[in-house]
Amino acid sequence: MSRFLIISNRLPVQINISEDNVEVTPSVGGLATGMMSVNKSFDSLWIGWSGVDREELSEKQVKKVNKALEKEGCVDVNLTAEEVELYYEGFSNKTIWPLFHYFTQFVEYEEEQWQAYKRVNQKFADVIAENMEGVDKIWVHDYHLLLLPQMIKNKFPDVTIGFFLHIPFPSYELFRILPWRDEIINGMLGADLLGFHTFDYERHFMSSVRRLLGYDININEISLPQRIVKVDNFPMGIDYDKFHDSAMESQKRSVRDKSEVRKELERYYLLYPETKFILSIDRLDYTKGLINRLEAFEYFLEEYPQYRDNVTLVLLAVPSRIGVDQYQQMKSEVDEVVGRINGEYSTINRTPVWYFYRSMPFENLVDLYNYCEIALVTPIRDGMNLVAKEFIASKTDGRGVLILSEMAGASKEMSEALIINPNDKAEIATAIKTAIEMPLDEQVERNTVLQKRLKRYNVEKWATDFLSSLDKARQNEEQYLAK
Ligand code: ADQ
Repeated sequence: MSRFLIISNRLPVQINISEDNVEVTPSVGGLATGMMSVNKSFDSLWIGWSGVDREELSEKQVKKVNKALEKEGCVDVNLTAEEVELYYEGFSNKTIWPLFHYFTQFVEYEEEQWQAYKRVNQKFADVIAENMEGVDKIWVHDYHLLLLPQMIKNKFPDVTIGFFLHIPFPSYELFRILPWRDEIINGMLGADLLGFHTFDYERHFMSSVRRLLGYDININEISLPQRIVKVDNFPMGIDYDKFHDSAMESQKRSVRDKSEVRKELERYYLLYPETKFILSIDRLDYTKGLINRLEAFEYFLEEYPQYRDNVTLVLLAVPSRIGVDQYQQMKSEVDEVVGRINGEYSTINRTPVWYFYRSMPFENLVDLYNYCEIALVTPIRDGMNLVAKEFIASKTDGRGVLILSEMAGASKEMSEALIINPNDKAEIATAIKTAIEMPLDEQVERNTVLQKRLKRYNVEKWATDFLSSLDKARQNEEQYLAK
């Protein structure tokens, strides 16, 4: 059996360390699930950063961490605190992330961070080199590792390399701003197949390659002097059945076994049966459009006072990248706007925004998706956005309305949602009103189409499609070289 390597910045595990115990649990994210399904046909190894600072651990604890990771098929790339600051919080999240999401005002151009980014990509390449026995295929993920494909190709020209970008690829006019643009494109071109969520991102990438490096491009192939690189779009799906089946099961549970979230929502609904719950879930990130969402909700309450007593916005924000300044500022802004809305529109019995700044266990998340009538997903820019898909998958009776930003990759596949421009408060407010008033049969009709599509193109299909295209890309390249 051939060996397959999966490479991402973070390993798909949670590590809890106490005095003399180390617990490693697999995380349940979409990527991990998708990979689990392809794992069956390979002997695979996942290489990434565990998030653990080894310098803080005793020798005994380090041994335990290594052993526990090995059991999960994982290898840790050990990052120092300085590397985390300069490569992860620095170049990855203060340069690439804002630039690729069109937030040029937040982009930092620090040579020191760039140097650290190169060093850490090389560190990943070195750990890969130590684990190459029997490996014939490698799949690298995301914007933290844009230089890695070429680093691997230089050392192992016969290994097939795939790369998938989980965030948007910006238009050439944005990308060219970056002083290190040529190195980054060349780094990515080390792959045999480059995958993006949408056709637009693929097109933007092609245009940067053509304009910066002048290579010939033929539909979705790039001709390098010695090789051919394939480029295609693979819109990432979710584990549809997991969300749908969990929602079904949760509904059937007896009162005693229900989650706290469901019990609370049902209790509230009994008191106020006219209530419509509007759900908002994301990491607290400036790209996700939390402020414009809140302002649009405020505008809705102002413009349509007849609904003030009937709507509750359930706002769930997961703490994220708290070491980066903009994220701390955003937290204060969100706190302030939520306070302003609740100050203005609360009554003794009702609070218009229920605000939770925390992560949630899967069961509670599914209950929120399943119970809330409306989801408000308004990113300013988003590679794909899985929340929109998870909400639709968790609907068990076809009821529910998704309001979705046209700036999310997901909008390309979900045209049956109410599509809005996230910068247009009035349009979002009108969409909320339309969602509240939408007849049940129309909701069912829209969601049936969406659900069918999401079930068919799930995360397993996404991963297997990418890998079969990767095999084909390699075969094409061999034929090209033989000519
Ligand atoms: P993210 O920016 O993290 O991912 P998204 O696709 O929405 O964004 O995924 C977030 C995930 O976190 C979802 O699976 C959701 O269930 C989970 N989540 C959100 N809030 C939570 C909470 N409070 N508690 C627990 N879990 C929570 C990046 C890109 C996206 C792209 C994905 C996948 O930015 O555009 O869709 O990668 O490629």
